[in-house]
Amino acid sequence: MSNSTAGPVIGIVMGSDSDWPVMEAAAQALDEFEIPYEVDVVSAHRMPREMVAYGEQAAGRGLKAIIAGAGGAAHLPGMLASVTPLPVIGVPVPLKYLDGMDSLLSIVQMPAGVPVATVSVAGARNAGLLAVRMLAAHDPELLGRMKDFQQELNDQATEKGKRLRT
Ligand code: RP5
Repeated sequence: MSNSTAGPVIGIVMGSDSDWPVMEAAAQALDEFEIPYEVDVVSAHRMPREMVAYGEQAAGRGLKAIIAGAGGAAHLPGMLASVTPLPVIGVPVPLKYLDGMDSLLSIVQMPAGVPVATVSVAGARNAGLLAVRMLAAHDPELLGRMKDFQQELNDQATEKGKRLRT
């Protein structure tokens, strides 16, 4: 899946389609900035060979970063980070038990040398926005749009304060 006719530059992957209700917020953030992306299920445990192939081929296919979400024993972001030179953003997906703490700790506690930029539990929107910022660092036009977005957040917060004060 992609939101544009241009080739995808961000890969959104997850361990199961059951992660999509959490992960779709990343896609929505990319949509807001008109960033072309792809979405797929690439399970570290159920399809390890495909997962390695995805990570190994991602940069060559033109992706600039990977957003990887998984729940439980969430090895997908870390394993992808071990086979791709691209930045990997990990999204801990909360499951029925442990409130996502298991996913968070599985993703965030990477050994030195293999970084995963971990967002909050179910923080897929921030994962999408972080990916936009990574792209914007080399794209002045996109950087300008990110600044506008930040100004909007500022304006909204200011407006909320104003409403409380009156
Ligand atoms: C993980 O197992 C997936 O990322 C998902 O969060 C979890 C459960 O998967 P399903 O049993 O719903 O397919 O690998």
